[in-house]
Amino acid sequence: MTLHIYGDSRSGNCLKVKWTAEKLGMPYDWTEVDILQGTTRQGDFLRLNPAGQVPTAVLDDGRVLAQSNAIILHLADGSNLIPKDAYDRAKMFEWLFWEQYSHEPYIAVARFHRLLLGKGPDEVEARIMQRGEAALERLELQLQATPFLVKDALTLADVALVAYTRVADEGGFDLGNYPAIQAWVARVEAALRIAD
Ligand SMILES: N[C@@H](CCC(=O)N[C@@H](CS)C(=O)NCC(=O)O)C(=O)O
Repeated sequence: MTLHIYGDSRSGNCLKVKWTAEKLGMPYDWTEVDILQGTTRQGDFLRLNPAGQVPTAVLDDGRVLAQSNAIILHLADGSNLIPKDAYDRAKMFEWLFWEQYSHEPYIAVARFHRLLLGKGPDEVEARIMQRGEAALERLELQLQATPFLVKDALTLADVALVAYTRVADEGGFDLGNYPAIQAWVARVEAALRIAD
């Protein structure tokens, strides 16, 4: 069997998995799932992933794995996308946990409201925008100091965080205010060969 990814191509969480597989030269099949159609919350899909979300991966041995960061950690196990040094590896985890709690719920959610639900700028809760700006400020500070989030090499922290940061403007954030982030996005896109 080949790795199989269920994902919505508009979702940064899903693209993280695709980019990691491609960076590692891992063959995969992709089933497009439109999250707006509610497919993830219906019978067949819920049997695969009771959480009702994409990305969901079926590994080459048939086992199922959900949660984008868990999937990319599994795919990249033993590769140079995960630092060998214990402290550096923990710093990578620090960013992965932070992404899920303090970045994605604001940057991705603002984009979801604006791009996918078609809401106007005034219809996105002010708190979401404030927390999103705070997340971008934190990233900017780090990236003024180091070329990648963990020192000078690409890790899963960059893969996870670039996913929604690169399209933050679609959620109403102006990346022009964050020059170090812009340079890092270009660096990570080049390393992952992200075309569009
Ligand atoms: N923490 C999860 C978030 C997954 C998630 O929110 N997936 C969204 C798409 S980005 C989804 O499946 N939404 C459809 C739904 O919840 O019904 C991850 O990183 O994989």
